[in-house]
Amino acid sequence: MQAVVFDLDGVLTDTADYHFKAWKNLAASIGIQIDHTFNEQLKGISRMDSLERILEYGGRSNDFTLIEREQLAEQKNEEYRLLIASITPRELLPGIASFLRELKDEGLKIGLASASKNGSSILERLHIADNFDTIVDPAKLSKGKPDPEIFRTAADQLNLLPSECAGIEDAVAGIQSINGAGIFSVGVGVPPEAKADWNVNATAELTLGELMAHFKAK
Ligand code: B16
Ligand code: MG
Repeated sequence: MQAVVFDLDGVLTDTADYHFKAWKNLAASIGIQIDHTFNEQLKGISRMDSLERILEYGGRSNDFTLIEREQLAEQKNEEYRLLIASITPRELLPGIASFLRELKDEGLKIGLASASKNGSSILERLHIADNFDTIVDPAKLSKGKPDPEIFRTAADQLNLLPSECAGIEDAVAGIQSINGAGIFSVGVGVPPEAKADWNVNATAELTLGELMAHFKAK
């Protein structure tokens, strides 16, 4: 194993609640009420795909032009950016700082495969941007998670084969993306149906020793 490719939201930091708050307010402004259970479906899904799912859920799929949908997505992003403006390194999930240090100390490469167009600025706010050898630009992808493109692109950008990488995800769509790319998948709190190669309950359980052992056993 020569690299670890990380998802961001739910793996490095927990911005799910900020996304939820911003989507909930946006949805309410057009008469759609969403709850935490529905929000689970939006994890790892791109901004525009998330909006489509909300409109479908509210029975309003055909009520907005493309320009109006782009404005709605922008409205959500404006509130989301206000919410994430005050993120600090304290919001790194447990164990992540030491896990990144272990990877660096052992000379492994580190990549980011997040659907978020705000990914780079969040890494800066968490003070971990310098650890990353590559960041996939989600704006350049033709398909979002669960399509394998994002994780396959991360391996390509690192000049590695998918079989030389591990990927870590908290969303079912993300595990499907990693598995489809032929990368060893690590699920953080994902249900067994997602079929991750190794499952942990929380990021605090991530250590290089454990990861290597599971990677070699596959
Ligand atoms: P943005 P990940 C995903 O990040 C989030 O889980 C998902 O809820 C969000 O809609 C998506 O990023 C796009 O984010 O609106 O900031 O571009 O889990 O792939 O790191
Ligand atoms: Mg995620």
